[in-house]
Amino acid sequence: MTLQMDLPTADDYPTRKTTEPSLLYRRDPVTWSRENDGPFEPDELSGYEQRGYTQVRSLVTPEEVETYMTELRRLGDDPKLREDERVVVEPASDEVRSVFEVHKISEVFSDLVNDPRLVDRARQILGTDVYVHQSRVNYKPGFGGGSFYWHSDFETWHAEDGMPRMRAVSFSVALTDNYTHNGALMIMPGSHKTFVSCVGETPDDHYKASLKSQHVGTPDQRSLSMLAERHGIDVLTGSAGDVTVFDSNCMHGSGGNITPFPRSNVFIVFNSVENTCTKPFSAGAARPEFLGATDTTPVGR
Ligand SMILES: O=C(O)CCC(=O)C(=O)O
Ligand SMILES: [Fe+2]
Repeated sequence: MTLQMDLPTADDYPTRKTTEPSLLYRRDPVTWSRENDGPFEPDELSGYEQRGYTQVRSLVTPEEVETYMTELRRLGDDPKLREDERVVVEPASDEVRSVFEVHKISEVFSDLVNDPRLVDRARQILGTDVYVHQSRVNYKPGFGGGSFYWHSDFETWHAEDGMPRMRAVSFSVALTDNYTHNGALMIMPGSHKTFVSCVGETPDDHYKASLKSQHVGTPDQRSLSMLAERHGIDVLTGSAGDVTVFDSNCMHGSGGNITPFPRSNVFIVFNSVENTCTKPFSAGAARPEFLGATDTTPVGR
């Protein structure tokens, strides 16, 4: 018998490959670090392990929030940036929905992605140095900020960016108060331990449509109902300056914002330097750098 050495790496998280959805077991740890050397306390880490998320209150000071809000307005109002692919507008209102790669566009956000308050926590969860896979601001303006349908970020990063394992973590820094009524993030706690394999083939340049409203790579209603019945749904409210830290495979989403109160959050995705992206697992070509970084230089060093 001969050993074949050039077999493609097996895909533990197949998605967008068949016509039937399925629920698969997670095959990766949730927390990777063996030492308990902070900044998270052991009970925060075990909460994260169980629910797939944890919240840190007032991690960012009111003065910093003001600085980030000023920067957010500046980016949103910059007419030159409007032409940039990294700026996504709401289809209904033409208002800015998201700005991607904010850590490359803005010095203020570059400092934030290198901030030890975030990086040390990401390192503790992932057990290695980390780099930024993606950063974005989601503005969710009052009177019309659009929804984000249920999804697992990892499903997209795996299928379209070639992220091999569930070894990434997102930090959502609230720059406004997040209420139950202005489109706060919702997470099915515990859902990060199940991978929902989705149906449908990824079209070429799928990101151009999916950033406004996603259809391919969204879980089917039966799987979502099973997860919601098993886990329930948490609404992650909080004040400006609070930070929500959540696993790459949490089932999450958020409703639209018809209140007058904007809900603006900065999202930073840290990936382990041992989990750098390969070829996309279910797409023809990798997405552009601003959505899935190939620059894997560790941050905060
Ligand atoms: O801003 C939100 O409420 C959710 C955004 C989100 O899940 C995403 O951009 O992947
Ligand atoms: Fe997401």
